Amino acid sequence: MRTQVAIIGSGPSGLLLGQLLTDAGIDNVILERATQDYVLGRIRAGVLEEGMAGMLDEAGAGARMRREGLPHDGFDLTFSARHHRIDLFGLTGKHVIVYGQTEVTRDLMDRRAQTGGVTVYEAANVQPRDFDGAQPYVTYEQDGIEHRLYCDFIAGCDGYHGPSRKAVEGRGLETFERVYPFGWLGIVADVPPVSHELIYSNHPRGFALCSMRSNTRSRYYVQCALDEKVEEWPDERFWDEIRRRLPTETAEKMTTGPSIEKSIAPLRSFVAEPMRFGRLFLVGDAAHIVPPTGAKGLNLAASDVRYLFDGVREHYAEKSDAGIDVYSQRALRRVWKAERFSWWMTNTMHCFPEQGAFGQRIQEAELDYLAGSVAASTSLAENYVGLPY
Ligand code: RFL
Ligand code: PHB
Repeated sequence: MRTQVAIIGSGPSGLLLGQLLTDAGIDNVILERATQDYVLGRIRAGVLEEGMAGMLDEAGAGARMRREGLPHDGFDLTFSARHHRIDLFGLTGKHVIVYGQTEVTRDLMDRRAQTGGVTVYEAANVQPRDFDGAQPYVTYEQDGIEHRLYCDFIAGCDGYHGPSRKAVEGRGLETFERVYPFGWLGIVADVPPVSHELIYSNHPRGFALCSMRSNTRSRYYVQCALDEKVEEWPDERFWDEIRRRLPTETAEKMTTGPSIEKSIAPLRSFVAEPMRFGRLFLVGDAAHIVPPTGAKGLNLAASDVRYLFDGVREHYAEKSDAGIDVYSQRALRRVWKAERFSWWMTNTMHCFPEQGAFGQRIQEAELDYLAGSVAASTSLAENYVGLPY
């Protein structure tokens, strides 16, 4: 089999890249290890920057997001039993859209099916090969038979655990990492959200986040220890804990109910440099991870896709490799700024084991400063709505 761009992974980065390429008349095949249902079963991100929303429109997959997504003009920070609203729209003229990654993925899969894009699901042992030369290819197995997909370029959109980054380890790949000493325990429940905007809460018992998927479905998180197990968190314990981490008037308004999903995610910051090796490009979580506190992971995947798609289109349409040649540099500049922001939000909002009462007071002072400073609030807001591409 032969294609122009072989894409490994059908998460949001692979699907978005694939759709933009298809619409530009550039042939591509996606190789995905899991089944379609498995990919759609993952509950992850919920906040889209305007830049990403615009790319979904461009890919012809934005209609349902525009209809059902919830535009948010601000969010609340709570600390020391008080609230401070970050007026995203007032401070930046921009908003974000609350729309689940599951729905983004479904819309992109539907659009791919409509436009005849090829995705090979349950592809085993996927390996990018010979990307240093002029004729790269990807090998994979299906039903015990090995296949070769010849291509011009390989896009490694295969997430943090995929084979693309592993294929370049020891070949000049440099990695930067911070592992945080806690995780997020998240639940989904079919109860109305406690507030129509998100609430990020700093509390001596640990961070909490009130988010949502719709006006009838809530997404809540509490900071937990890394060695905790989901089984140790029956719903009652979760609801009691999150209410303790919110100001009393908010806790009293919270509607509780049975959870329909519950899982623990560790928090990590990670960057791999460079993001290009010959004809192999690392995209999205394959190249970088941010802790979810700044809601940046999915949005960074979209900005990588922007830069790579523009470069590949230029290669075919204008016979110029200028865009491809600067892909890694352009993507990493934006990645590092989002890494910094996510690290800062994480440090400011979470309870670290070693921070003690002094560290807690410092965080509260920082948040108090933010609440009283238009400059500091604007800095937070402009990062949250997304830096320009
Ligand atoms: P994905 O989504 O991990 O997709 C990678 C795909 O590659 C496949 N794959 C393989 N395919 C073939 N062969 C192999 N050997 C393969 N190995 C893996 C996988 O099956 C999968 O289908 O990466 P992508 O596309 O780069 O997308 C990145 C985002 O998923 C991620 O950054 C976000 O979910 C992060 N994130 C958030 N981002 C936001 O922008 N806003 C948020 O509010 C937000 N909240 C979150 C989050 C991530 C979370 N978790 C659980 C990690 C909240 C949470 C709790
Ligand atoms: C979510 O709704 O899942 C969500 C929202 C904001 C974040 C992280 C996750 O910062």
